[in-house]
Amino acid sequence: MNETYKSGFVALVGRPNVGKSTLLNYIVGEKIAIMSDKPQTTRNKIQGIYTSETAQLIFIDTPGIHKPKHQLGDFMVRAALSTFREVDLILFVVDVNEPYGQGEKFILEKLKETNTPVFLVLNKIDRMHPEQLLEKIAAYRELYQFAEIIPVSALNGNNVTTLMEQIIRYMDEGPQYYPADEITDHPERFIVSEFIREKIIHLTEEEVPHSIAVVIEEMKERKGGMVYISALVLVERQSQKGIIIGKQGNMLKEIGKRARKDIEALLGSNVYLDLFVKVDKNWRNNRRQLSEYGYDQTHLE
Ligand SMILES: Nc1nc2c(ncn2[C@@H]2O[C@H](COP(=O)(O)OP(=O)(O)OP(=O)(O)O)[C@@H](O)[C@H]2O)c(=O)[nH]1
Ligand SMILES: [Mg+2]
Repeated sequence: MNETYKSGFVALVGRPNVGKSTLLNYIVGEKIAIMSDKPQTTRNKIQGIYTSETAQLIFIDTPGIHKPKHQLGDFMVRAALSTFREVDLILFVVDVNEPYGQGEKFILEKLKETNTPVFLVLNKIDRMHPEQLLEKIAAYRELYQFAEIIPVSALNGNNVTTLMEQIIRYMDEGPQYYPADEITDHPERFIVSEFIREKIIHLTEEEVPHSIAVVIEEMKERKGGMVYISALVLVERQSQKGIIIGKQGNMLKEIGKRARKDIEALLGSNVYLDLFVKVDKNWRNNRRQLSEYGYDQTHLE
């Protein structure tokens, strides 16, 4: 009964595509971060909130750390690294099926510069033989003084309860920062734009997923509870605009149909979604455009 309430901030960091967003969604029990099998899906820090009777944890999902090739990439990596100092615990997520490489090495070097405790989360164990897993754990143990090493599967939730128990063990006494029914601090507009971006990532290939940004221009409730949303999809080239619109507008229709499903589940109401596509040649390298499209640099310094 007299148990103290605990709370704290937990960062999810790691290379692209290791399953950070999948894990966050599993923990908060609802989809708030978009996921795909293509690297560099997450672009902004996304906060997910887990609340129980005894603790509240605020998870910060970060963009995968990679070698930046443009200003957007640079922003993404800085956004990820800047969380190291802001949190009580870091979850370093790796894909247990991938060999230890330069990417992990770079992140470990950065982790060595902080005093924040680090858990190693070995993800995707559903695809690995248990014996191999033991070898992996032994190899990682040599590299760094991890506070804990915890194998999980973010996809099917295997061992996530253990991970949660261990995280709470490391938290100090603290207040409940957010109401119990809140699962993210991000405005709905942002999540809606992310759902649209996710469908484009899923449905297009090659350079298209990385060349787009989605801006919500209008979002309002109409009579009868229907929500009207107008969104602008920015691309870098005319050819990409053609791909996104598709033959007789079929691609754009499919993107809209799939995004609408997720948005309706999020908002709990019927949605009318209007999508427009516009070419903006150099948005990924233009600092002003980046902040206009929601990649805000100011809090990173
Ligand atoms: N088999 C398996 N696949 C997983 C697991 N967790 C995530 N995945 C898959 O891995 C891919 C990448 O997942 P994301 O959650 O988008 O990865 P991320 O680390 O957030 O990637 P970025 O945002 O690009 O840094 C998706 O196709 C997921 O379905 C897991 O435990 N097992
Ligand atoms: Mg992600």
